[in-house]
Amino acid sequence: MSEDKKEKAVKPKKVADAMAASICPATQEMIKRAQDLDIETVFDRAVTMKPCNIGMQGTCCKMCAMGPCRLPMPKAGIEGEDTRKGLCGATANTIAARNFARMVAAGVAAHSDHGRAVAEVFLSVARKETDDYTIKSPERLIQIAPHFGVDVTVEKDGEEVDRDFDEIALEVAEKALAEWGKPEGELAYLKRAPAPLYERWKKLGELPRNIDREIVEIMHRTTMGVDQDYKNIVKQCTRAALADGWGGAMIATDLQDVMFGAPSPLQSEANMGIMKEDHVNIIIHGHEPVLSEMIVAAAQSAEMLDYAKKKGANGIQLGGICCTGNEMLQRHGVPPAGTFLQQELAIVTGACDAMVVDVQCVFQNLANVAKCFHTKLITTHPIAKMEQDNVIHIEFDEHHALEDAKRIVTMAIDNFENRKAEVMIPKHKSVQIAGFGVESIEYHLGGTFRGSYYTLNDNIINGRIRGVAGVVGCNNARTKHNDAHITIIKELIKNDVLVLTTGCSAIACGTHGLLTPETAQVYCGPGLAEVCETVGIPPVLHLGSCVDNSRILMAATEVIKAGGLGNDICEAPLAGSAPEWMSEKAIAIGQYFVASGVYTVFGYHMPLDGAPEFRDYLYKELETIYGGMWDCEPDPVKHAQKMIAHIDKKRKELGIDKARERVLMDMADRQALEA
Ligand code: BF8
Repeated sequence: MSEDKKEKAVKPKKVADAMAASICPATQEMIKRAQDLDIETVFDRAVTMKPCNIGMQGTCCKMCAMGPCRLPMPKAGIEGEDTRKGLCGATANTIAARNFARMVAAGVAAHSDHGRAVAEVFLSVARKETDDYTIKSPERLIQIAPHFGVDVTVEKDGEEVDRDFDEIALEVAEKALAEWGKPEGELAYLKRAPAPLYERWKKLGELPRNIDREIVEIMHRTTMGVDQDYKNIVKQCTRAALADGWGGAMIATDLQDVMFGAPSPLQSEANMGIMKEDHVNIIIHGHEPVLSEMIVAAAQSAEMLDYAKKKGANGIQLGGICCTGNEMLQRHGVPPAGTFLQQELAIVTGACDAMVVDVQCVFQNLANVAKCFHTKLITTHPIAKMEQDNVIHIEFDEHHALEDAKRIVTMAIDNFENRKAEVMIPKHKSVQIAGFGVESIEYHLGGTFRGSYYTLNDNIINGRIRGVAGVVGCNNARTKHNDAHITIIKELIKNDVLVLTTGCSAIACGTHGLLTPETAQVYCGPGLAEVCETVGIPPVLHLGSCVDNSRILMAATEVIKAGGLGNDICEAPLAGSAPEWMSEKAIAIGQYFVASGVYTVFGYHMPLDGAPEFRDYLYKELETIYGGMWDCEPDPVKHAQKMIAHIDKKRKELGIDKARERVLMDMADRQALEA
């Protein structure tokens, strides 16, 4: 072997720089530990594998076997006519729009199939086929029934009386489930939107008919040789996305609230430091609370706790990853151990006795990492298995759910004594207040007597609160973990923008200490700080998992209903953001936010640059159709500033910009005035 070749052979493996990969100290510690143990994680793969340049531009078409046809934008750009085309003649716009639409379809499918699973469990409850699940919030059921056209009262002897509750439950369950496949009509929940918004969708011919049909139609339209007009493709994107936000995801949120209870504010903690060396640690990862609810019940049972003690542990510590983490947090105060990018690292602690996963956002590499430790990796969902032979599949069935959950918890307890590697749990964790919902915002900002969003609106009108932003979504290993979430949110609250957060963004906020009322005094502008201090809320409100983005839509609707901030969502000083998005689900969410009138900025990049005309259609022209539009800004501070500029534009259009100028007078001046 030549000297050159020898040198090449011993070249050290390229790995991630932990400090550059994340702003979270626990994450940094665990990345380094994984590297010391020669265990590869997503952070390392992100530095060794470059993303495909043409895919990044959105202009690779693999819809037929004449391709993949690749239409990259030439480095020097295009002067004059754009003559790029695939073998069939598809333009860059058509190809990028098809790819975008298929992301919407996949995202809608994921959220809505989750919603369908919840609706099916609810039907079993309504039919009294299961004892493990019950109706914990009858009030919520009564609240949503009329939206499905289900009567909650009946006439008896000339008098209006309450209808039999079991009958209501059964009819709601059947009607909800029918939303996925009813042969005619439109989705029941669309009329919950402000009337002008509903009318706009109707005029545009974009009211979703049933959830499954809109997904199927995207797949049909985007297959070879069908819809070749990018504007027409976007219309179907809207119809499908609305079937998610105002359909499948909203039904998921509501029926989860009905069965598991509507969240209300509670205290908890966040980050990997919640794991305990002397406890059995069970990490639940995925999305459907149908599973996690039962694991919580099993892990809290005296039977399981006694068994854990018998096996030498001081208790059972549950922790969440991704949206299951949010679901368990919102309703039970179970602390999240981390976001999407921390899933492998929870195992790297050496203290994870079982990781239980269901659907979505689950790395296949978990199996490889688990192999290096004693961790039992358990898949539970029939549609989500793994090929590696160390993965255990315990299929979860709602008809004997608690039994399945106990089996899983028992397996974790039995595994406690098998810990091999030295345990190294990072110390870092933060206190957080989570568990907000549409009603709790109303309660905290409006009080029990007012019972409306009037006080929030009042504070927006008088300028103490500049506007409201929804900051949501994933982590992405191509960007610094949590950096954009935290930078953007700090910039927003510094400028008096109240933030509503969900998904991994919410976990990031909890991890970095932004979900406490005390945060207001440290990071907020004077107006927002004053409101938070008066009512005792954090300036960043945790509204739940990604399907709970429907709560943000309903909060925006409540703002419009309370009056004074326009007649439609697009008129109010609101903005949306997904700073570190990676999932197709984020694109579906973005599209329903935009189509509901919200200016929505994504971080990192959007796969649109190979088709500038299509990109401009999304970023500029959609505003003339929906009042909301897409945008992309990777720089976090500029990203927040764009949202603030939009909020200010809306304030000006509403004629409330002057009030804001008065409040912004200057902090020192204000203090002098008060003195
Ligand atoms: O649905 S935010 S990484 S966990 S996709 Fe996944 Fe993104 Fe996290 Fe929840 Ni949402």
